[in-house]
Amino acid sequence: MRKAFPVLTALLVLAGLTPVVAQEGYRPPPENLEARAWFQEARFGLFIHWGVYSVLGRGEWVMHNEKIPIAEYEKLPPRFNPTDFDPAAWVAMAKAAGMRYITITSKHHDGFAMYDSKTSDYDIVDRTPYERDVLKMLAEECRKEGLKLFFYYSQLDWHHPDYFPRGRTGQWSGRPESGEWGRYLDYMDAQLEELLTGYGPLGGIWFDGWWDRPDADWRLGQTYSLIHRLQPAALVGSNHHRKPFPGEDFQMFERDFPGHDTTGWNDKAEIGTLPLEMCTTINNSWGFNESDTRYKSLEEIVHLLVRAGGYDANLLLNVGPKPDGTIQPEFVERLAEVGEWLEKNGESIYGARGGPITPRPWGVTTHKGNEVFVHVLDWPDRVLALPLPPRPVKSAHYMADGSEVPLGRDADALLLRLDPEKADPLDTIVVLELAEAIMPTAPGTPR
Ligand code: H79
Repeated sequence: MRKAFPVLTALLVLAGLTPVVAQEGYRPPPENLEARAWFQEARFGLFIHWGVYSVLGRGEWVMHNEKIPIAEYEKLPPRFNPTDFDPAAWVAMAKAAGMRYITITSKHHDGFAMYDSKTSDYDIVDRTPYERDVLKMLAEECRKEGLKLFFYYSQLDWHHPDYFPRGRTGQWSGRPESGEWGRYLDYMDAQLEELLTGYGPLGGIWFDGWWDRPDADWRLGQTYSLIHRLQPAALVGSNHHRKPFPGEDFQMFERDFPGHDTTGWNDKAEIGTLPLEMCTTINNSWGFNESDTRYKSLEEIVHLLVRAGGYDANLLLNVGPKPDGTIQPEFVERLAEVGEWLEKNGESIYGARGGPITPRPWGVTTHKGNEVFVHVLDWPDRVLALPLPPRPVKSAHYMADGSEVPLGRDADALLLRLDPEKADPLDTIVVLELAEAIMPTAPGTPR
């Protein structure tokens, strides 16, 4: 019976039935609420997965997937020498794509720090011939160019000896079956302190890997308070696939729109009240993967961005740079095309909230002030029936050329009489002019 209790608790936690203790009683200060509002308006960010794994070109999970022991994996850093890394080129690419922030891996599951950590020598400055702090270089460039920078940080660690007891992954790295969990958490907090004090004001911290040990005591209260104390405006989010824990400032969804579970791991990801972000990749890989050439088309990416907006979520779109520090042309070209599209249509994305009509198979709606943007993604019949928006509709026009869209009105529906000649294969945007604005709700208001 004494043994049964922790097992039962673990089962309940696994089932997502018990609340996870984190930073209880957290009340975000005004600068944090402002940062949340900024985040919600920004709508589009660049995710970057870059580490020594890129040398092998088989994704960021290669250590686990191919059961590479630490002694072997440690031969990668001496081979990592990104002499063509040009932070100005990366930031220019993101800006041209219409992205407003960058989220980059400071440490992935392999435990290797991509910055000059003093807590450990398992980092880019101490172990690679490149010997430079790429996060510092990127942080300076972002500040210069007005992009916010977030650091991804993996709580899961396949390299640290004190990451013990082990979780669901990393069991082939050849570590002794011992270690002190508390010491690992101290190490993690020390690294986070370095990241929050040495790189200027951050957009926030993007945690991943909690799911490796969902029943462990992660001491989240201590870690989240540390971050909020060092930088009150930095947003904390975690990819734990659950409803947000106390102390978090935004909620993220991996490879799924909020409320969906096509991946099978988002079944407990109930939507909370915080700003939302969905992340996905341009091909199917996060870290550089030479054999993955399944690049999404411009249409697929625009649809992801627009649909995410319809769900009131940002899109964080990933690239995995090559070991030489460059980003492959397939990614660069695609992002430039998205930027061109946003140049023309960004009004319906940036600062626009999801709804008022919930996402539909044919498309989504976004709104701002007294305008509703009806994004017709899959051209339906000539007449599109919508539920009535919450304010009277005065008129409607195509965003592309301003020409009028004839309306039909019913007691319970608004009919858009669409002209097939105006169809845009990427997104035909119809703007509804409302008689009054839909007042924006602050982040934190129940959806
Ligand atoms: O950083 C990128 C990926 O390396 C990382 N998150 C993105 C942003 C990632 N790790 N794992 N996954 C993505 C897939 C998740 C698999 C999981 Fe499971 C299913 C986690 C929990 C259930 C696999 C099976 C790992 C544990 C059991």
